[in-house]
Amino acid sequence: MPMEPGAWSAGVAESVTVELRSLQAGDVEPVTLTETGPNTAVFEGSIELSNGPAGSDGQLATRNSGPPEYRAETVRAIYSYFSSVTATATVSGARIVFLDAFGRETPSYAAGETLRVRVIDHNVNNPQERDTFEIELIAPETGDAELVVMNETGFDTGVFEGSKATALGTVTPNALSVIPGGTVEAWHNQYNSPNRLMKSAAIRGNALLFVDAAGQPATVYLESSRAYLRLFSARANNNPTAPDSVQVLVGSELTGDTEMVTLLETGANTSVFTGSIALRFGYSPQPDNGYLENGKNQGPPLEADTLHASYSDPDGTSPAQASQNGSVRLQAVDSIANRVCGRRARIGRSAAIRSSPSRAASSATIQPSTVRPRMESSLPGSAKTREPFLSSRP
Ligand SMILES: [Ca+2]
Ligand SMILES: [Ca+2]
Ligand SMILES: [Ca+2]
Ligand SMILES: [Ca+2]
Repeated sequence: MPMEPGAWSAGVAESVTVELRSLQAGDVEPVTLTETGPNTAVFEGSIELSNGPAGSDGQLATRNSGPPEYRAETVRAIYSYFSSVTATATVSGARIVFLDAFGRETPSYAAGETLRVRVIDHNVNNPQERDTFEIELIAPETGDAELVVMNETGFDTGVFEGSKATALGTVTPNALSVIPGGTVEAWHNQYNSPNRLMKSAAIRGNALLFVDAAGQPATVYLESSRAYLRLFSARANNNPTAPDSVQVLVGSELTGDTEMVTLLETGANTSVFTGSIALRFGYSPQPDNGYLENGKNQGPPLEADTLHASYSDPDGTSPAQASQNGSVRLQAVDSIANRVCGRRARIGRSAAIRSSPSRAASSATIQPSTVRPRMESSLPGSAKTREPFLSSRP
């Protein structure tokens, strides 16, 4: 039961009622919001949307405006207390998401990478069946188009996934031909509208990532551990019958050290290249000695080092997107991923580090397997991609 004003207590989770209105379907439903904790003053609740008729049935009916425009439905929430506050939201028939090789939402792909598409569409979900439908993928710059079968991830999820290989420039059966600098578009037929839903992603020449020892995206390395790199480049895969190799430039922001790291293709024809370099903390920088010397500004404030890596296609035929770079902030993290720079910290209850100049190298005793890095990516796919570091050096 919603509490009367004046009866609210700081020690109990209360509830409030909000009125929801769908402007085109004309439905009105109350929704009870429950406080997220005893004293948070934040209230949350939800209601199911339906395609059915308006009426007091616990579901909020929504519909688009119909022909000729099929404008989206708008839902308004009204909360009245001392005065009224409102919020509005637009109802979409479905949602399209592009995923990268690690299952993360991504705005772009390297040419030759596999496109992974997720469509969330509850209108075409029969709860008793694993439903399927097709979407169309189009590369406007090459004119290529491919159909992709989307399979529901369960019987009653309304979430559908499918994938399609891309090919760099060439027309290949069962792959979408793309070019760096171009785009891909995913087109989905909507249940309640003849207008197709579209989402696009950018196509780059290649993609470079800092990863951990297990090959998963990483943004934090322990001092004096190893930094691992993963490059996807279809252009660098010159020989489809044998592994190729590429060189990637890696550098430390604080010491200015730079190293060329060789990445080897993971198979004869994968276009995925991996390699690593040892990090040495607290040493004077010696370029091209096989170790990336890095450091720390004692501050205050204490500043951890940042690693940079960059790769360019040798033939230069890729556009600006071909030169990717990323950075990794070095910082000590404990077993619950708390930042512990500049103070003593327990790692997995069995080891500890002190980040001071006199004992800096002792942090090498902390094994990466005992900590969970915290992600602070500025790598391809995130909004914080930096300029290539060579251009920023004097
Ligand atoms: Ca209703
Ligand atoms: Ca289903
Ligand atoms: Ca190869
Ligand atoms: Ca070095």
